[in-house]
Order: sequence, then C-alpha cells, then structure tokens
Amino acid sequence: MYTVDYSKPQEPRLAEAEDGARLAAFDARVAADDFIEPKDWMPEAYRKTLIRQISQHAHSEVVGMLPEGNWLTRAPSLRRKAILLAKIQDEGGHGLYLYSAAETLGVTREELIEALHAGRAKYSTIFNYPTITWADIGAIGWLVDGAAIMNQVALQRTSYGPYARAMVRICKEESFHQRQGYEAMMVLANGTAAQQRMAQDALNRWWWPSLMMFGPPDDSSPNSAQSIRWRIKRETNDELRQRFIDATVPQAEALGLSIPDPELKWNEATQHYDFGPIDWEEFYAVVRGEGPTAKDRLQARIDAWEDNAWVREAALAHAEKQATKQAA
Ligand code: FAQ
Repeated sequence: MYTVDYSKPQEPRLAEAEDGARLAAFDARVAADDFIEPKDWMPEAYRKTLIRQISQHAHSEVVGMLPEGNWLTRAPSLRRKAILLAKIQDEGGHGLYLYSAAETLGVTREELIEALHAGRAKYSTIFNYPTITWADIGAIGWLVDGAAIMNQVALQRTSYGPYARAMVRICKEESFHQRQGYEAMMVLANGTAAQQRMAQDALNRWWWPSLMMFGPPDDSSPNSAQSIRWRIKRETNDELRQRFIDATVPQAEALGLSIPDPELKWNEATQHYDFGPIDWEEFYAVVRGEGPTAKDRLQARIDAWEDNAWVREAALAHAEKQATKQAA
C-alpha cells in the first residue's frame, strides 16, 4: 500500500528501477499530450505531485461546502435555497470524483482524509474566511467559483487521465455555480441601498482572498516549473490570476460595484489590468492554518467523519451481506 507522503517532490529523483528508457518514453508521451493512465509507468515524483495536488483539490471541495452550508437555513427564498443545496451537493460530488482519481495512484481515501484531519494536508486558503452576510454566498459563486473555473479549465488537459476526465464534469458544474453567484449579486446590486452596500462589502472582503486562490507568485512557487514540465499544470499561477482579473473587472463594472484596489488600471500596452500588491503575508498565514475560521472548518470535518461513522459501517455491512447472498 502507498503511504501518503506530503514531503516535497522537488525534482524527479529516479529510483534505481526507474530506468532511463522508461523515463524517456514517459516524457515523450507527456510532450505529445497523451494522457498517462493509472497502470502506466510514471516517475515516483510525478505520482507524489499528483496525489498532493488532487487530494488538496478534493479536500478544498469538501471543506468548501462548509461556508455555504452556513446559509442553507437562512437563504432568502425557496428558490435560492434549492439552488444553494444543489451547488453544495455538486461540491460533495466533486470531492468524490477527485478522491477517486487520487485513489487510482495507489493511496486510500481513508489515508487522505486522515491526513486532512491531522492537519498534514492543505486545502484552499479561501475556505478559511467567514460568510457573514447573504451577499457572501453570491460573492463566493461569482468570485470563488470564477477563480476555480479559470484554474480548472486548464486542468481538463492535465496529463493524468483520471484527473483530466474528472475536471471535464466539474467544470460544467462550476460554470453553473459561477453564473448563479453572479445572478445573485446582480439582484443585490440592483436592489435597495442596503442590499447594494451588502454586495459591495462582500466584494471588498472576497476580492483579495480570491486572487490568493491561484497560489503564490510564479517566482515563489516551488512546484510550478516541474508541474508545467509534466503538464500537470498547463498555465502558471500568475498567468491564471491575470486572466481572472481581466475577466472579472468588467463584470464588476456591469454590476456597478467597485473592485477594492486603488491601483487597478487598464494597461493599453499590455492589454491587461495592472493591479496593486497582494498581501502575501496574509496568504502564508492562512496556509499555516491561521485563517479566521480555520479551526472551526477542520473541527466540522472531523465531527462529520466521526458522527457519521455508522453510515459507513452500515453501508459496508450491507455490501458484505449482498456479496454473501450472491456467492450462495
Ligand atoms: N491554498 O508551488 P505552488 C474550489 C500551496 S476548488 C492553500 O504554487 P502548486 C471549488 C501549495 O499547495 C479550489 N495552499 O503549488 C469550490 C504548495 O504547498 P505544498 C481548489 C496553497 O500546487 C468553489 C505551496 O502553497 N482548487 O474552489 C494555495 O503548484 C466554491 C506552494 O504553491 C485546486 O486545488 C492556496 N490557495 O499550485 C468549492 C485546483 N496555493 O503542497 C466550494 C488544483 C498554493 O507544496 C465553493 N490545484 N498553495 O506544501 C492547483 O491548480 C494548484 O495546486 C495550485 C497551487 C494552483 C492551487
């Protein structure tokens, strides 16, 4: 069995068994944009990088259900409640596809979940911020799902087959998530003065953390260069962040809301928006587990796992009973 090892796979170190010919064949397949499949030979560092990234992604989806779950009982209408329920359910599904993709690399779901609960595994910084008002639910759909899609569209062509295929379906669902969030913001932004203030306040609080979702700047991103070579990542953190800003600023303008960045300015020469400095100290503090809601989020996951142990036990007992019946 593969043990979850979150130590950094900086450079591909070849074990003796991983001979040059197999590595050359692997590199050629990646360069030809072929998908690598679970039974194919792959360098150990490639496998470790994938387990790290896919499991962090899976954990993000599942922890990401919590900030929105906070508003399920307080959604302003039955329609909004039904939409939010469907969205949160989709996120649980995304977690399951991604855990399944990670399992094809020889790690078990229990090991991955244990690593999350023990604080050894990361999940996206964005889910360590509180959802204070209903507008935060609109802002999450618009900005957080918007940022997630920007990153995940590229991952549909990631080099590992099971991850790429999971991303195709996830992207379709994320697209609906983003639109429903934008539509909720549109209603607030065109509503009463109090609703407009609520929408602006949500944008003010979610804007910078959304930019941080793309990860550290390229010159401080230890994994990017190798992941791009392996075509696990298809674009860099900074490229995707810039694309997100370029797409989102006109959306904010259409809502009549202001992006909370006094340095934000269209640059005719680069054909991109210039933007102000991101507070990377805040990002690293949240990555270290010091985010405003970090402890609550992790505790909620641990409680859910423990309180619902009986469901897993019942499902396993049922499966065993069915297997015995079939064998008889
Ligand atoms: N949060 O060298 P890099 C969603 C870590 S899904 C926490 O640049 P890499 C859906 C990084 O792990 C959102 N940690 O790393 C939804 C690494 O640490 P390590 C999740 C972060 O992997 C919406 C270290 O910093 N999406 O939102 C973050 O090449 C609404 C150095 O960084 C994915 O996971 C961060 N933001 O690039 C659900 C997409 N950024 O492991 C509910 C897949 C970086 O070496 C509601 N993942 N770190 O100790 C990726 O594309 C990449 O993993 C990146 C990071 C781009 C996130």
